[in-house]
Amino acid sequence: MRRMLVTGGAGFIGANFVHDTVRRDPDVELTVLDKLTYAGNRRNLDPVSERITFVHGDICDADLVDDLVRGIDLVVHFAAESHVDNSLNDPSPFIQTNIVGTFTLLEAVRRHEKRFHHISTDEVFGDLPLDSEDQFTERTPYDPSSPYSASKASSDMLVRAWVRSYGVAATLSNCANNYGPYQHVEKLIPRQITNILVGDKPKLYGTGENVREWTHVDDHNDAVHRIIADGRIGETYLIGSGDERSNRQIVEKILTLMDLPADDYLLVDDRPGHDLRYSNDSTKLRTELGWTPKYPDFDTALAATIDWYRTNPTWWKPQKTPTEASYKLLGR
Ligand code: NAD
Ligand code: TDX
Repeated sequence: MRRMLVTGGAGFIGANFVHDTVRRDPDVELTVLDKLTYAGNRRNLDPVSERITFVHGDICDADLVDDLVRGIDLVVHFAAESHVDNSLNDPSPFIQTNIVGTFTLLEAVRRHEKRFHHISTDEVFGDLPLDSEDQFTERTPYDPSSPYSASKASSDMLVRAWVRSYGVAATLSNCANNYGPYQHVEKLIPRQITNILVGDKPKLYGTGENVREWTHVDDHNDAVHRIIADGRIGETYLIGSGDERSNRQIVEKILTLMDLPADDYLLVDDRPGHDLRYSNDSTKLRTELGWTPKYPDFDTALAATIDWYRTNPTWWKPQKTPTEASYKLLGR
């Protein structure tokens, strides 16, 4: 699996995956295919630019995808429209990229008989009650709530069908919420850190009671490497650190780590259809593939993430004004 095509490698998780892969394997031949939407940034790949081939293009471009897939061994598919709030505002790019784009890649790997790993999310399962210890497993029925999660659920189902009907050698992973460097400022943790850095207040949707399971991006990518190496074809693996926190707890923690009073935030309009709680049972990944998170101490990893945004204002400042202008229109 020396020749790898990484889709969405200029985005948050994809760029961290590219950095990690280049560190792990001095011989890997790595091609990144990315459309450079508002969420993609060519500069994310600057530290590894000598080691990769970058192709600026769309995963829905069947001719381009066919050409690229012909020359590689493995596709790792991160490219997606990834933000729930954007999907509520305008679902159409989510249908195009997440569904049609995944279909286009699957057809190419089917034609050329290549290995495929599909990156997905816990959001495909819907949500869990706040006051329960229930968890999603690989057998939980799909029940997506938002246009984003419905489009990711659709893409997962395409992958499963291509495995069963065409014998495509694919694996899937569904990870919980990620955090770490290079995450777009539209997402919860970077939005609140950068709000504070520009002198604004953190903004919590609704009552701030919704719960997410937080996994460091490097732990997610370590799991992806293990699945690529030893995962069973056709199988799905759930990824999650087990560290669940309410959004209010996250915001209080960020404020405290940034030397501000823990209650110095605003409550704003809730997200329509807001999923209450996510929690992944990652026993299969841990027992079959020996994965455990390397970032078990959330406070330390969050402090390092805050430091990254503090020391990289030229990276995030161009995103901040347009992102906040869109939120303002939504009352959030
Ligand atoms: P992101 O929005 O930061 O990056 C997405 C990347 O895909 C960008 O570089 C963008 O330019 C590129 N892209 C978008 N449309 C494209 C197209 N049509 N053709 C080629 N490139 C295109 O997203 P992320 O947070 O890094 O998420 C990556 C993947 O991980 C997604 O599939 C997402 O569903 C999944 N995921 C994310 C999280 C999370 O917490 N962020 C958790 C679980 C799963
Ligand atoms: O300003 C905010 N205030 C707030 O309270 C923002 C941006 C979010 N929130 C809440 C909404 C969610 O309950 O915080 C939680 C996390 O929000 P997001 O960062 O938008 O993530 P989420 O909707 O949980 O989805 C994320 O995890 C699963 C990623 O964006 C998806 O790509 C991934 O599939």
